[in-house]
Amino acid sequence: MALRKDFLWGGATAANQCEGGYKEGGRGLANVDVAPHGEDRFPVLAGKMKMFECDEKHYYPAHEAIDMYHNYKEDIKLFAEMGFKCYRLSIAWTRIFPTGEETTPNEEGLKFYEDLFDECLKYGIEPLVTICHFDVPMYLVEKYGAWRDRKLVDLYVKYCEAIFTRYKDKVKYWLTFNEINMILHLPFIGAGLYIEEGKNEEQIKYQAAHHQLVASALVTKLAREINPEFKIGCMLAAGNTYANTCNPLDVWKSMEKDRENYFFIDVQSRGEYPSYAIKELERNGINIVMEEDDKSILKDNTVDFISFSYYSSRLTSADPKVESQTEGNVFATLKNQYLDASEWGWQIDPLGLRITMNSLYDRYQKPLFIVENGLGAVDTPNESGYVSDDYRIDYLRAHIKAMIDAVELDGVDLLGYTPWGCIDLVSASTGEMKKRYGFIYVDKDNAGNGTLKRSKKKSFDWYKKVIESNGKNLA
Ligand code: BGP
Repeated sequence: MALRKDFLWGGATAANQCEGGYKEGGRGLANVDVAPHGEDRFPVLAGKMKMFECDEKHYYPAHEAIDMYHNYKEDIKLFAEMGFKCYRLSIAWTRIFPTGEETTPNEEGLKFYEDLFDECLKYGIEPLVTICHFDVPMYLVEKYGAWRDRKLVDLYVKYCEAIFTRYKDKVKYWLTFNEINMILHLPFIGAGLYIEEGKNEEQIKYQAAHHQLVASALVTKLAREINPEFKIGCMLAAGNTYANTCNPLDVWKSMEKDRENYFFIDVQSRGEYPSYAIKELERNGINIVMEEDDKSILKDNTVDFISFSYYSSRLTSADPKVESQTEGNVFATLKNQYLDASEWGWQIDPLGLRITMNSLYDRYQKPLFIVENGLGAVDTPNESGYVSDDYRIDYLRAHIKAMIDAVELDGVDLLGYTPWGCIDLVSASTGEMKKRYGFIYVDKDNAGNGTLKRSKKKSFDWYKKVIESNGKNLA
């Protein structure tokens, strides 16, 4: 079995990391707008440092980002030139409902995405829409404490109703929440949660997660009512956790770590809280407040497909003395002696992608969609501005090979592949521009200087051939 004929090759971005125009078109302020670049970014994202408005001292990279708000036609044209069949993007909630509480949606926001989708469709590019990619209206953060309050469920459903109705003939594939498990690691960016000192952080996070899970199921139901052709997916920050040794204690620990993540998808795909999670929550004294219908809402409205991001596998040990930590997409992991790492310490493990795909497919038996993958690296343009990014090509080639193995050799059903940051954009974890993923270079630096000019990298022509040959030509 080869890749499907209609395999969705493409690329992925998120509104807060590429759009900019944060005050234009009637858009309201979101949590992503108050996340600064620099050393305060991490504590803000983690919900440990309160920053509810912008100040003069910090630089906020989301405000302008790469200004796709004004350049999307030019950018989509380049995607089309690469042969994209699919473009994953997110809608900024605050463009549609600036505070989250308006009764009618903001027409200018709706029109902006309508034009953008039309531009994609003009080239035969299928939009894949993330409904919520790390954004929450700041108004809701201040008034309700964001997703910790059940009120957010209704407001999110209202937002979805507006976009499902408006785009019902333009968009087929939807993802309800980006990396839904991020809430455990970076709660402010994952769910707008600022955790006041002395508060029970785990209780707040799991209650908020429950609200997101119920919201996700409710809009899955709504989506099917509005257009039965819609396909709804969940989205996991994936990457299997390996055990540091064959000591059963390490193996057990790695299983626990994986379950921390599977928990979310178990609910979204199988429709109920898994027994291991019920026990674990009980043991930790976490009491999730549920409404009467919640269980049936979750059970009756599971997702159609499983999407995920994959940058790396993870490694864990039960032995507290083992301390070789490295970075890894916000998920703390040990250094794996068998793997190389990126300049940011993210370990490179193409076979880990095949392993992860098999684990997810075994567990859920639903089609998968790889909606993020890629190498964040420093690019140095030559005198004429050209970037020869062979390191990026090497990374992608190895991962695409592993992905094709999972399909051809293991029989995994895979809908598509949209590598992350197909055009250079702002890094979510660090707020840098320097950490680039794109096939298209954007002239802008960490401090916000640059012409924003776009130019094709070497990987642009390479990926074009990969798509043209449906993955056969990886040379
Ligand atoms: C994921 C996010 C993306 C993206 C990516 C790369 O966690 O869904 O928004 O940014 O990681 O991470 P970074 O930008 O930190 O390199």
